[in-house]
Amino acid sequence: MELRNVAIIAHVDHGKTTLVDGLLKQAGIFADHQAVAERVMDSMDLERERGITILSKNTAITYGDVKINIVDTPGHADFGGEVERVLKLVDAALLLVDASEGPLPQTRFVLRKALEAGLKLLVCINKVDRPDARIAEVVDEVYDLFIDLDANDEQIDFPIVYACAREGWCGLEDTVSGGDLKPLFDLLVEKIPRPKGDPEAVPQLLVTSLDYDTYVGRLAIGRIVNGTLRRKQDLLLIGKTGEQKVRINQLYGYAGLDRVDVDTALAGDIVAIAGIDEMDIGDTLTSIEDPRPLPRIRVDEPTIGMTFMANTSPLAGLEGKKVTARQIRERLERELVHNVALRMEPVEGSEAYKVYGRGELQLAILIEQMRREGFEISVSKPEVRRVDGNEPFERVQMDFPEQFMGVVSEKMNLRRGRLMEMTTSGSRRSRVEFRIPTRGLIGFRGEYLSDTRGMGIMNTIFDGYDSDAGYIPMRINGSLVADRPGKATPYSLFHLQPRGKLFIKPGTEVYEGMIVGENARENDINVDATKAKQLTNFRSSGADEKTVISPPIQMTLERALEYIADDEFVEITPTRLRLRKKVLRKNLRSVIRGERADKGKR
Ligand SMILES: Nc1nc2c(ncn2[C@@H]2O[C@H](COP(=O)(O)OP(=O)(O)OP(=O)(O)O)[C@@H](O)[C@H]2O)c(=O)[nH]1
Ligand SMILES: [Mg+2]
Repeated sequence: MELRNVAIIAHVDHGKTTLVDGLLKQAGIFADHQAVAERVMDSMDLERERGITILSKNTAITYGDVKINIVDTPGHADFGGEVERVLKLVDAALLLVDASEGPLPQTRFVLRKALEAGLKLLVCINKVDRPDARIAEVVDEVYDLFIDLDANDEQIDFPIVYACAREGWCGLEDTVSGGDLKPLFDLLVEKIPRPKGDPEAVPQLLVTSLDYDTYVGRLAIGRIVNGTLRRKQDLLLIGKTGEQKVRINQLYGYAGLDRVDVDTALAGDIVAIAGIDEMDIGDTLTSIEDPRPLPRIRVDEPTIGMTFMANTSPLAGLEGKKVTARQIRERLERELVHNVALRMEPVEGSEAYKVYGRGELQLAILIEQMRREGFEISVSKPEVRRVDGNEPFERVQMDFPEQFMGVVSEKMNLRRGRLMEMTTSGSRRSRVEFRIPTRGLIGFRGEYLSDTRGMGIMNTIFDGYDSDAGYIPMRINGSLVADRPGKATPYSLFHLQPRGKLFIKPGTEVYEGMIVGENARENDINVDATKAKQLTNFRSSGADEKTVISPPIQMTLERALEYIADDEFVEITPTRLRLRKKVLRKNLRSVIRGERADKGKR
């Protein structure tokens, strides 16, 4: 059977997973009566809840007598490491671009990686059904992007298909308005080059991802670059530090959403191998007699890190089942095995670990997964990873109603952003691009959303290292910190309200050093959140004051991570999220900002 391998790449939300749904359905993977979930490839709980793809996954369809391996990739910039890696599996990339939004930062990132990998490019302008679609303009922008990225003539000569992935139709003309996905199937078969590689040659397989299956255990997924793999074959595994002989006991190919047992697989195909626990991402599996290692996979280095440690608050261990530093370390080590975009370093003189990733969302997802597995952890404020004293920079592209230009520019200036480009579109929206230290973006997203009343769109992309950009002011407000343990009372919270914004509601268990709210001023204040109403002999003049308490500010994990200061932690348990001071005892801790741990930054 003939073979084609393609990855679908795009900016976040441009419709990759939805398009794969359509391809699966129309390739007859599902029986007619079978109900198919939307975005069926987004199979992880977190992916379904958040509506984004986190891990790339592969599937295979047969069209006529051709098997097409399709890799669905994540579009969010934090998971760029995934994309970079899985491009090794394929010979072509289908670049999806939203017909209204046009190319955005991650479009650029993934396209650059695909061009560098020398892949054949196909372009799909998706969501042509959108009332605000501007197809011709977007096509021009795509050409500009290819030119800007120094694509060669052959790459620029890409075929274009216009699609509505959600309704499952497409066409080669931009006037298409119905039908099915046949034009795309035909294009995939026709334009994607047959995989190179010789089934008779010395076997070589490059491991690009790992998966885990409850029945068979660890799975190594990769492309057979050359040769033929067979069940019960003895091969040489060439790892980062050494090599060893291994035997393939279980070999799988892909069919629809399933992995299927196969006895042999030929050069060009994507397979999974179970039963070899030592296999790691980047390793080569090759012949024992004539070993030919492939170059190891290299991905861009992570830029943002946080300290992970055991939860040490007075309320620790009440909910979590995994609470020790050792359990946390083992869990992180396991994560590192398949998540190549992460790095981990021990923090000297403690049992804490610094974990670095591509962005805050990537780390937040890891934390979220851990809390669901029953972990309790404390984490510190995200900080950037410096290399030889230089700090990472990002390009941030923003799109917002033009009346917010003033406030956005001012914030960007404060954070050392440099304006690179600016355009105003017909719809009275401004599109601006800044280059800014990654450090300056920590905590910015939330502010930006409220500054633009939720109407701003923002995308960022890593743009290299440069010398230190200088001081950047961070959160100005101090914290309201509980000074004793107990249950928060309506009476205390009512009286604390005028001092700032509260994070807790009456009945919340607090402890000394826990942050219960944001102070309206710069310094921290220690407050008693547990005071019961004083009983007096005399009724005060007039009726009792009514204790009306406004609802507390709900902190999500990402918001909490962005929010905390250098001398604070976020405490995470399976069901709770608390903010706390690193030093809990009030008489050991300064409340004056200038004397706190973050003073050096002034
Ligand atoms: N109007 C319209 N909406 C679409 C179309 N295709 C997808 N969408 C919607 O776009 C949103 C994002 O779709 P996804 O398929 O999750 O996008 P994605 O590219 O996989 O996103 P990530 O994996 O997170 O990068 C969903 O709400 C889809 O319903 C389309 O052709 N037209
Ligand atoms: Mg997706």
